[in-house]
Amino acid sequence: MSKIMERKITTCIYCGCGCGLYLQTDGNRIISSVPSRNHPVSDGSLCVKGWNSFEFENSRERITQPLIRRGGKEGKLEPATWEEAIELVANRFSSFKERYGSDSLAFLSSAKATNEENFLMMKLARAVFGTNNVDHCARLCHASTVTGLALTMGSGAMTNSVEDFDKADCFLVTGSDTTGQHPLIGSRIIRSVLDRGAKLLLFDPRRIRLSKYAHIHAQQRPGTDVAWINGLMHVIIRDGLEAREYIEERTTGYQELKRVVERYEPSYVEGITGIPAKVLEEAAHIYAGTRKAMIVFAMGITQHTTGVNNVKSLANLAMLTGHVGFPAMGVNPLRGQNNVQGACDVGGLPDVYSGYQKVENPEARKKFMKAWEVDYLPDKTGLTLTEIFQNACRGKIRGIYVMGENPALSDPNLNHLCGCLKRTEFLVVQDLFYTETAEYADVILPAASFAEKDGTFTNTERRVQRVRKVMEPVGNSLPDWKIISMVAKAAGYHQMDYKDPSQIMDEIASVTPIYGGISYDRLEPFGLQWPCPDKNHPGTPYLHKDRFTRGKGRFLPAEYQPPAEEPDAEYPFVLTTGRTYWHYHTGTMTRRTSVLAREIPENYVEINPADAEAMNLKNGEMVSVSSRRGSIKVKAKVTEYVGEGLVFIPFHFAESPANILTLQDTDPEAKIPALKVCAVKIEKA
Ligand SMILES: Nc1nc2c(c(=O)[nH]1)N[C@H]1C(S)=C(S)[C@@H](COP(=O)(O)OP(=O)(O)OC[C@H]3O[C@@H](n4cnc5c(=O)[nH]c(N)nc54)[C@H](O)[C@@H]3O)O[C@H]1N2
Ligand SMILES: Nc1nc2c(c(=O)[nH]1)N[C@H]1C(S)=C(S)[C@@H](COP(=O)(O)OP(=O)(O)OC[C@H]3O[C@@H](n4cnc5c(=O)[nH]c(N)nc54)[C@H](O)[C@@H]3O)O[C@H]1N2
Ligand code: SF4
Ligand SMILES: [Mo]
Repeated sequence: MSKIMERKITTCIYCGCGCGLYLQTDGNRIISSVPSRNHPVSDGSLCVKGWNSFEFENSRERITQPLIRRGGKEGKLEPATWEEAIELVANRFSSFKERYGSDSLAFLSSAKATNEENFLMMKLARAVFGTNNVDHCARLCHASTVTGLALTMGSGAMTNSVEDFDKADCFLVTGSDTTGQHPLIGSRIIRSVLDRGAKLLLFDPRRIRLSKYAHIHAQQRPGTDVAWINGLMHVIIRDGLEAREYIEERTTGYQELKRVVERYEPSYVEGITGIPAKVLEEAAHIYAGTRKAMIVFAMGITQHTTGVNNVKSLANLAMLTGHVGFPAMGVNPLRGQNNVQGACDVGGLPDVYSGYQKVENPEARKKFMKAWEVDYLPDKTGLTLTEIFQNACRGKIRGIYVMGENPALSDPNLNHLCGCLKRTEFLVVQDLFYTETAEYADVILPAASFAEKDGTFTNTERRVQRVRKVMEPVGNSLPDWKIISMVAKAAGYHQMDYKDPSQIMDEIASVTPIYGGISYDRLEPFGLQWPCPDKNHPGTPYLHKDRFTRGKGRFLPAEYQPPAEEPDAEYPFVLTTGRTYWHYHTGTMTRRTSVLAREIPENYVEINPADAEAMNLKNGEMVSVSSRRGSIKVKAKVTEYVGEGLVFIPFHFAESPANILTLQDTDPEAKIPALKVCAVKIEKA
């Protein structure tokens, strides 16, 4: 008899807030999702995506059977057994390894999947196939943060906890559309402003929902962030507002910082950014003069060719004023995906094992060789996601295994990228749905959703929380951790046999100092925040207490550099891309959720009324938007949310992909693409 009306608590699949919610099932179908009242993040609420997170799992479009392309690249995808599909993947990958070497292979882990699954993916790449070519969407996201904060403070993670948003007296928010993309954090900021009189300093080129609540909303020109952040520091030092003792005791490199920001007088900064000098001065005084001040940032800061410099500059600003290392005082990158923090923590990156232990460090290699019972692990940093596809184009990468990502819609410059996917000799896609990327696949492996498996996700405040199986996997789909183990075994590796995901977590804890004290029995009721080094450690609500993770905080000043592409006579508009509250990334789940799909059914381009008038363009008319890389057709949405000369397009829609237009130029250190600025022209269609 089927179980009826069961209710289990789990963690939301969408954003990095990591809300706790109950999924209620009737037989093998989820019928509702409701918030946990006592959960430290959700606190009795959810956003519209959380409330509706129960529908896509039972979509009729789920892939329910492994598929194999028969008859060469032009052949058709046909149903296959698990045995046949797994054999094929293991054999092809093993033969590439033999013929062309391990580095002809690449693996994409997934910020949608669990910690346990990401750990196994990097173990598969490294221990079984001998390559460090493993990466995931963090490269398109907070790669600049991981690099920039590791260099300045020693850890790429958020300093504070979500509950600190109820305690801070000043928020400097930049490049984060918080109410749309981290709604349960955005609402705390609004509550603090309205109920407690906290000051909100917003630096965002677009008007967003937070603008209404902001004490100051400075609308900088896109891509000019280093200039205004240096400008704030210039004013702080000029007016003697820097935290002298803190700088002396806890940091290095102050003299060099002082020398660099000297030049960034408010009037000079105004010329670059368009932010009035007076506004900059006032913001500097409020931020430096409020003790409990938090910096909050996301993609508007990271997705630039100067992403790492942007992040370093924010870290400099926080250290200059002594605003880091205390409750409600810190530098807070809002991590995007439900488990992007975790996918990084457990080593889904080309340069580190779990816990950010470098693959180039012989001691770390020795430790993992022993734990995994192998006599070889590769010693040089692997390729990043952006480099993997470039190398596939050149024929250097032959086999790519993509778990839970959809690069054919989420990567920049799609005309080029899809050419690379086409040229990839053997592509494996493991997903819930037949995605745009799956169209290029040679093998498709059907994965179970977050509601069909056990595991953990780590949210933006470093909280490791349980994910629970509430229903059986749909059709013949299987949890990612099982699929990866099967591939490992078929490739001849026998150290990947687990009864359940809790055993994988025990292995993670045994080799990962920051997760050392974590085990499933300790994750009740609402998880633990790392660092949690041992079984008795209560977890860590904020970082850099007493000393920075790296010892002394290091000022790393940066000079302003213009964006890689700026508007000109032929392409006169600046295009910035991003998200909406209602949809999630490439839409695989939200566009299969009736409420969300109904609210925003199709793509649009936001354009200022003055620009629309100059083109005699009415709201709702079709336009073609073109860049040097390609062209799409979308509806014009005439709105003051963007200023003159700026347009915005979300990247959720496969019918008119924003990423046809975007630039693939990357930050030289973090290799993150410049998804926030490129030049376009607009014509009536
Ligand atoms: N509803 C929803 N929520 C999501 C997601 C989703 O797809 N949908 N995705 C999740 C993921 S993975 C992520 S990474 C986060 C992203 O969360 P956000 O980073 O908040 O989302 P974005 O829409 O990319 O926009 C960032 C903000 O940057 C601003 N901006 C644009 N150009 C610049 C610039 O040059 N400088 C500065 N300082 N700001 C600029 C934009 O106006 C926008 O307000 O959201 C997560 N949450
Ligand atoms: N123009 C532009 N492009 C961008 C950005 C931008 O701001 N502008 N932002 C970038 C950022 S920050 C990010 S994070 C990326 C996101 O880029 P992607 O990660 O490529 O996008 P998603 O749509 O989240 O893809 C996740 C896939 O995982 C599948 N999935 C869900 N759950 C599971 C599971 O349990 N197992 C498996 N195997 N699959 C599962 C989903 O169906 C989906 O196909 O996009 C980037 N691209
Ligand atoms: S705020 Fe984020 S984690 Fe919470 S319900 Fe919404 S999408 Fe889910
Ligand atoms: Mo992201």
